[in-house]
Amino acid sequence: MASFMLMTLICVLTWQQSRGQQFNSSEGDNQRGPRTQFPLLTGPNVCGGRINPRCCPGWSRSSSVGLCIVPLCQYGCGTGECFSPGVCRCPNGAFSPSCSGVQVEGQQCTVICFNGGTCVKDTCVCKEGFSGNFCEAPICQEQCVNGGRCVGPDKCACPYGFTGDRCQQDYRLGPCYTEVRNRMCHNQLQGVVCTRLTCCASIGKAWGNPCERCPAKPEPCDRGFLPNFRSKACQDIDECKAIPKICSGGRCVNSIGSYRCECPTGKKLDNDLQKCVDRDECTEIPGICANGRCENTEGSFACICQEGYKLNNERTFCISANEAFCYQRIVNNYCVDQSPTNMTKYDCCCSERTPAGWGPLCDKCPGNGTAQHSTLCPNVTIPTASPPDKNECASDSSLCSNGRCLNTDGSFRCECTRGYLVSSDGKRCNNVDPCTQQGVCVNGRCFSTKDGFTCQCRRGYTLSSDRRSCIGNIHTRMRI
Ligand SMILES: [Ca+2]
Ligand SMILES: [Ca+2]
Repeated sequence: MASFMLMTLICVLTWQQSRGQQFNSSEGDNQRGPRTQFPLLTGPNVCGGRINPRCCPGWSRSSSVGLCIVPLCQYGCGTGECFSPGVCRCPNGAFSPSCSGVQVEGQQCTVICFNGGTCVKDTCVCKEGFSGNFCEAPICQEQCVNGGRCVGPDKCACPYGFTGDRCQQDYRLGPCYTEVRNRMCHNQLQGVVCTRLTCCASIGKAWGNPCERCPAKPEPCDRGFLPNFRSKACQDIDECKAIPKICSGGRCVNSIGSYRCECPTGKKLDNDLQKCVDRDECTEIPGICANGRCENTEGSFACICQEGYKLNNERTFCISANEAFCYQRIVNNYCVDQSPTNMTKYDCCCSERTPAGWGPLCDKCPGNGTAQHSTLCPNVTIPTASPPDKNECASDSSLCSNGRCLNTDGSFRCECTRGYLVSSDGKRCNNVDPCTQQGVCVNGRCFSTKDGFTCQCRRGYTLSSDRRSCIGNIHTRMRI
């Protein structure tokens, strides 16, 4: 169960990725991922999920083809044949639980009752959990979904890829797409397969092969959250852990209900791919490499200056290499208060010391805000990396009440004192709900009460003496 839950909550790198190949959405099927990892029992009548596939109750494997296609008849069919689980076809063509003359309890009259039903005045009185004229139909109070079949009282046999009491949990793995355009799925997360729930609840816009659009509002939790299988509470997805390679080239920072990618200087976030990709400084940053030529490089750029020019200290544009004296004042059109050394016109006129003139011809330094000043002193700003981590614990003392706040890189987390659990928004510690504890109300439904909890047992189960779980009745423990 633990492995299954882990698998449901994360996406995995496919075998294809390790070989450097892209998962091709136009070939294969969405079972490709698991098939490469687990030798699976497939075909009809397979139950037990991906981790532990086995034949559904009432079926066994054929020795010749290895599929679950051999029905089991618990009373034996004698001279007849076992036609379907628990049903013999007798030599006279009649269907019966047995053809061998074995007296089945309750079969006292002409009507044959299946599944332990009792014949009273040629009418079957069915045991709890079965219906039909011959008690042949098991009852599933909650309907099996996703193609599941009701094979016993409140028992669904799920097709491959689904599990849960009602086959409601979809654990098929498939490609995840971050964009839908013109009714087509685009931007597949390369080399990654996810469950539909994880893909659509985190960064996906579409999932699967053939691809299907994610619902506008994910169920049962909002985007960024996944249901806890035990408590059903919505919990934050740690996208940074759940989705391999997310924010590659940068740093992924999880947050409650979301996450963010922080990219280093020289890179920017590609929103579709959710990766840090090279920033083309040459086309994106105004004024870059003025008086020269800009060459974009991976993670950076380079200015190649025209003749007579050299790079400024920040290497973001080119300045005239001519050097001369710089003057603090101009008096009667004469430059006075000469600098001790030569310098470029840029270093003289663009400094904050507000000098007055430069050079042997006493060029007047342009005033701040003029076009000439902008030309002489380009203002080129290179976007820098994301700001450093902020300590949420120190800035908000209300965080993690009933526990301890721990600052993490880019976020924080609560460590709760005994008896408390982290709330779904990750900001508080709440009283532990007894229904979320392991082993509580097994085979039943748990309801929290003021004093603890009560169990409501599933059909065919009764409350144990300590009232903490439900025990199967004898007839439900018996295999068909
Ligand atoms: Ca998150
Ligand atoms: Ca670049």
